[in-house]
Amino acid sequence: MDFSLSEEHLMIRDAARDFANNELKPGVIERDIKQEFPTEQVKKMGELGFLGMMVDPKYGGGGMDTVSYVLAMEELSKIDASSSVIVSVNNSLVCWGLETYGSEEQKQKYLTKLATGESIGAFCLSEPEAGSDATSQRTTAIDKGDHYLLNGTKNWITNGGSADYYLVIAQTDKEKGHKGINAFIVEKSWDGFEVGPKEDKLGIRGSDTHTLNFNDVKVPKENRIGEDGFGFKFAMKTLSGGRIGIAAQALGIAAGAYDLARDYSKIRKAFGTEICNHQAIAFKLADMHTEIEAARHLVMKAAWDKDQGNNYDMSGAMAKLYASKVAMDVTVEAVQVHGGNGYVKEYHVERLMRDAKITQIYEGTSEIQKIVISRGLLRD
Ligand code: COS
Repeated sequence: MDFSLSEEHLMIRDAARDFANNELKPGVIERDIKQEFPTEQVKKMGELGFLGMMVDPKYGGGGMDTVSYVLAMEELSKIDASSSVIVSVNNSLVCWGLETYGSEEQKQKYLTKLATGESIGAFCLSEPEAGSDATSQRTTAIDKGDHYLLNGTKNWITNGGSADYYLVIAQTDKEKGHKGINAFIVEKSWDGFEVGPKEDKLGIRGSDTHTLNFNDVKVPKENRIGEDGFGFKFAMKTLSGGRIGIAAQALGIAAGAYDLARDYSKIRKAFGTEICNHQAIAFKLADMHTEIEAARHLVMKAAWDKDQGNNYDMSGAMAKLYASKVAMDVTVEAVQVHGGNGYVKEYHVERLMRDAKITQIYEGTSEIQKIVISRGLLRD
């Protein structure tokens, strides 16, 4: 067993850390307040290769492993979880799904742009009445010969207003249940596609979350991903990897909050000494650090499983379940360590606490992760 990171891993981690501190940190509070999408920062992340990290270089990607990806996700999330979710969706839901299951034509046409950040992608599964219960898709795609006619509404779509290409899950044959679901690549410019209202969110406010409406959108047959009826499994497989990215995001949010709390405790004085010298605070730091380290091991194990070709459904679900809980617990404690200052925007920890909550909800709630884990345990 070897817990050390390679030179290349360390370089990627340091590059992401530098980028986060130099490019994401300035303006992060204002973007949160104004709900401003980090357009310039996303462009730079594309240029630096953060948007298609694991994609084969022949499609414009970085050809890196999942361990590299989670290291970068952790560093970006320490500073700006709104930016890191854009990275996560583009890498693990959109690029990975297309590279793994798309046709060569789809990869040439779409993946090459998505992997370089020239275009941004979105993943559209959730609906007003189908979030956790993902087989209950109401969006329909009716086979019309050379095209499908797409109708319906998708909710809470990350990159909803800023994406160029959308992977849309829809029901093509209700009678067949989950085997009558397909996934399609939809272009924003197509007739009948409408970006609906932007959500006013508790956290990750810099990310762009929208409702999307599809009204008789003509989707060419060649834009279906995989065999007919593969859409539900496509969504499940893609989300299994996505959950590792969100677990890494949760880990980063927790680690960022811990760093701030530790540093603050060394300068803030009470009762004649720095507050870190009080056991009440020192023990909080000890608990926070231990929980973060445990979460990091689960995240790394899930990433390693994926890189080894092992099944990662359970390890990814466990990493997300645990890391998102740690993100909530640690950010609440980080605010507590900061006292009154923790409740004020300029100290960053209140934003991290708000950002943490979504990691227990999106890409499968904590309750869904427990379904995945318990079914895995009880299988056979
Ligand atoms: N990989 C491949 N196939 C999978 C899979 C996975 N990770 N998970 C499920 N499947 C397959 C099953 O094997 C089954 O196929 P067969 O009938 O051929 O055996 C099919 O998909 C249906 O699976 P299941 O019966 O388990 O479906 P359920 O309706 O019980 O739902 C959960 C399973 C709850 C796990 C699924 O609906 C889910 O993950 N929901 C959450 C979705 C989500 O993350 N939403 C957030 C939106 S994205 S922000």
